[in-house]
Amino acid sequence: MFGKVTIEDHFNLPDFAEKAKWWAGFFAVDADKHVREISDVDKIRLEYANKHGVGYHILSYTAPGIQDIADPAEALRMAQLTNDWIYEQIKDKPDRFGSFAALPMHDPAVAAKELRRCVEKYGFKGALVNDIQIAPDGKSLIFYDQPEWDVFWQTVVELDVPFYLHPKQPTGVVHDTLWADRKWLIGPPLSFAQGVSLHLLGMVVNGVFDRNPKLQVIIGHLGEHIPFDLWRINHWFEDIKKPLGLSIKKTIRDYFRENIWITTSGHFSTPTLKYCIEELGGPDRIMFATDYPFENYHDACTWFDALNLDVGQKEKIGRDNARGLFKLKSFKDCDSYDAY
Ligand code: GRE
Ligand code: ZN
Repeated sequence: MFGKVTIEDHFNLPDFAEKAKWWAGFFAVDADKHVREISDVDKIRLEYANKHGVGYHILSYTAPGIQDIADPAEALRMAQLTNDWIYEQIKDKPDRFGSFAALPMHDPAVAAKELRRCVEKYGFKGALVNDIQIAPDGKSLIFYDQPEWDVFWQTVVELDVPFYLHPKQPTGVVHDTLWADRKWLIGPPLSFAQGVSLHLLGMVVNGVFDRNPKLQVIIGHLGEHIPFDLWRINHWFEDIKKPLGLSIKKTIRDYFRENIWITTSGHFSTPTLKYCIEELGGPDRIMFATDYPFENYHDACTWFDALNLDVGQKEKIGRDNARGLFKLKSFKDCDSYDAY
């Protein structure tokens, strides 16, 4: 399919190649190739895109990114530097690239202000944040599911942009207690999904979506395990937790219908995608994404292009859901219908 939109597509600043290499050491078999790919938002990426029918990318600063910076002032400085840098890289290619803002998540008002700057000044498409923020003590962790974060969520809603909750590696007390002795489960095998699903479901049970009913949150990797558990979560919320005092207004299925989107990033399984379409009641809140360069365009795109799905469903997932959610203007092959 031509003109696919991919919305989990990471970059790193070339000045931080050493850090990218350190991170790649945990996750990439060929660290040098990974560093070359993640540091490029031009030739290498566009060559893959042209070869595999990707028309538009929404870029994001790589994990762990700003969420791993304990000092609030340094986190803000780095977020601003990153956002300024990526804007310069893509500003002349609006028909190929957009970007999410990287945000310092120590203080809700500071995060809101940087998001506003990026959306209003640079036309960024929303924010992508790498799960919980490491706190100034270097050990504690900041979740955004507490009432003091409402000022941030109100700004996200007011700016009318989505918020992508992306994983990062476990740090601080979570790392030391859960993962230190199980290091091969860190990352895609388990810890990423566990971190994001805890955080997102924390937002649900702590009423973030009740207080901000227009808020739109995206999670990758076909829903970070939650769709598989939807029946059970629903059963326990409705039949046990609500009688015991859980006070959220809607069902988990309602939040998945009204507030939550999932993407195919890094999860190229046909049975799982079909299951998600069925469990979520259709393809309307599912979007294509690659997770490049942790995964590659070839695997993501050849899988998606060959999918045996109804054409309308494929167009929604591959392009049109993102086009609507991000209000995308014209991009490469955006109206191509000779795609199959
Ligand atoms: C990511 O998407 O950020 C990521 C990593 C490490 C391994 C896999 C992965 O940062 O998808
Ligand atoms: Zn990713």
